[in-house]
Parts: sequence; structure tokens; C-alpha cells
Amino acid sequence: MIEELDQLQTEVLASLETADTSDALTAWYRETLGGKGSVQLMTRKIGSLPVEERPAFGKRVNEVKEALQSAFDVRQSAVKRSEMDADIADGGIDVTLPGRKIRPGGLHIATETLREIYKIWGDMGFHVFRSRDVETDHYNFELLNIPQHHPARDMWDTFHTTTPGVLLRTHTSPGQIHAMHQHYPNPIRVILPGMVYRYEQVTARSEFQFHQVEGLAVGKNITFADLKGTLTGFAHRMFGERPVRFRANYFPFTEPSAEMDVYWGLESETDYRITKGTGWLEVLGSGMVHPTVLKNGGYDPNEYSGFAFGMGVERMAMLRYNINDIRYFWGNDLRFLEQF
Ligand code: FA5
Repeated sequence: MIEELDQLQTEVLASLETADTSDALTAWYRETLGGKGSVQLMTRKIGSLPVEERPAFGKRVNEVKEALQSAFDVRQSAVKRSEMDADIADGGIDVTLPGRKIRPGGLHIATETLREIYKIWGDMGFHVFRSRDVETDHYNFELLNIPQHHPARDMWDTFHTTTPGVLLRTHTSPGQIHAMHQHYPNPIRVILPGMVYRYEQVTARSEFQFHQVEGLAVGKNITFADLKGTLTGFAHRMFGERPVRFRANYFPFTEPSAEMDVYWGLESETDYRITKGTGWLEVLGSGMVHPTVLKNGGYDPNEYSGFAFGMGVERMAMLRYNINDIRYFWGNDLRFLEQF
């Protein structure tokens, strides 16, 4: 059988030498190395060989395939070159025509905003901690003090996978627990960026997938004043002189909790729509890390405290660049994307 294979190799190599056009080469490839080509058919004969002869035959088949492939590559580039030379000699290529314009790519507006956010937090001593998009119910909810059937689960409409207990994270907060497990017992100052997914109605201000940047600071004697001061400092660098305000709120994993709004304005009908008639756009949720969450992360709440926040990146970009509909971000319309 090996002799048959060697003979086949000699024959097809000889026929390769006679293939002198791209079409002939394509046909040669189909008839030899292609799915139903002669070499492939030979390979199938392995089943009819005695078991002890199969390894040697298999090895030889692979050698033949490699040799034929490299002979083909060499032949193909020679044929292409001679076809091109012939084309030029024929005057078929007009080298005086202007070249095709290269359209340089650019960073997506969400990526640019994320980088801006990293820079500001980096300057304040926070480093980036990556956490996963596909999470377990345990991390996304339970360790964050949201047990099964807790009414607060309604705050996050969830995409579940077909594996029970596995879901697409609804927020970046499960990363808090991963960060605590990894850093214990050291103080923590991290931001956790990433895409989050929610089974919710798409509107001018809400998408079903969007970026969040979570923040987490854990240490001794961290207070609510630290939270307010740090987030206000961030907002001033991000949005300049726009006023910010904190509103008391509820999150199961922080106590007390607050949302931060940035002033958007209330002049046009769009302003009314986007700010629900208040003039303010909510950009983040925050609060002091709940003692139960600290404990779940391995930190003793009698000794440590911390603050956390989760901000919507597209909402930040809307404020910075005056974009009045969040759906533009992932609509992939170049007329929008090219403006940034
Ligand atoms: C949360 O997701 C909490 N995990 C935030 C948090 C973290 C609170 C740590 C306390 C401590 P919320 O669902 O409000 O909270 O979302 C946070 C931010 O994401 C919002 O302020 C908003 O800026 C943005 N956001 C929320 N839903 C959407 C949406 N559908 N489309 C775009 N941005 C959204």
C-alpha cells in the first residue's frame, strides 16, 4: 500500500508541473488534496490494512500530504507571478490609476470613554481588576446579599443560560467578591470594567447590554465622606463644571446607598425625555459595602469598611458628548461613529 502511495505522489507531482494557470492549479488541488481527491481517497484505505501496518501508513500519508502542499504553494506563487507579468505586459493593469483610499479605523466612543475613566481612577490610585461576563447566580446575587426570591431581584431582569444557576452578569458588582477573595487581607482600591446584560426594554436611555465600571475601596476607617468626596472629584474631572447630586437609594449590597446624578439640562423636549422631566441624568449607584458582603468576601466587618459604586459608561459618554439616544452606541451607523 505504501508503494501505491509513493507512486501516486510521483504522478501528481508530475502533473503539478504541467499546471500553468490558476484555474489548472485549482483543479489539481481539488483532484489531489481536496476532500474527494486521490490522496484523500488513499487515506481512507487505512481501514483495510492489518492493524500493525496502520501507523507506518498513516505517517507516510501525512508526509506525502505535506510534501504535496508545499510543492503546490511554490507552484502557485510562480504561476501567480507569471500571470501578473503577462497582465502587465498586456497593458491590463493601468498603473497610473489613483490608488484606493484607505479609511483609517478609530476607537469606539465607548472605548474612548472607558479609557478616560481608567485614567481618572488610575490617577486616584485605583487599578483595573477584570472579572467574568458569564457568572453564577451565587456571585451575581447571593453573595451580594440578594437571596433567591428576594424582591430586590426584580431590579435586574436577567438573561439566564440553559445551565441552571449560570447567567450573564446583570452588573459588574459580582467582581467585588472576586476582588475581595483575591486581595484578602490587604486593602483594596480597584475598578472593574465590563459589559453587563439585562433583559429590559430598549429606550433612549436604556440598552439591554451596556458597559459598567464598578469601583471598590476596602480598608480601615473608610467612611461615607470618602465615597462622596471621591465620586465628586471623579465627576468634576469627567464632566467639568456640571453640578452633581446624591440621592438616597436602596441596593441590597450597600448600606447606606446613594445614586449620583449629573445635571443634563431641561431645555428641549429631548431633555425632558432623557431625564424623565427632572433635568438630571443618573450615572451611578453607590454606597458603603454591606457588612454581609464584606464577610462574604472574607473581610471582618468589625475591622474593615469600604465603599463601592457602579457607573454606566454609555450614560457618561452621553453626558460628555451630548448624545441624546443610547441606541446610537451599538447601532453601528458609521455616520454616528465617525463623529468621534
Ligand atoms: C447597579 O447595577 C449596581 N450594581 C450599582 C452599584 C454598585 C451600587 C456598587 C452600589 C454599589 P443600577 O442598576 O442602578 O445599579 O446601574 C448602575 C448604572 O448603570 C446606572 O446608574 C446607569 O448609569 C447605568 N445603567 C443602568 N441600567 C442601564 C441601561 N439599561 N442602559 C444603560 N445604562 C444603564
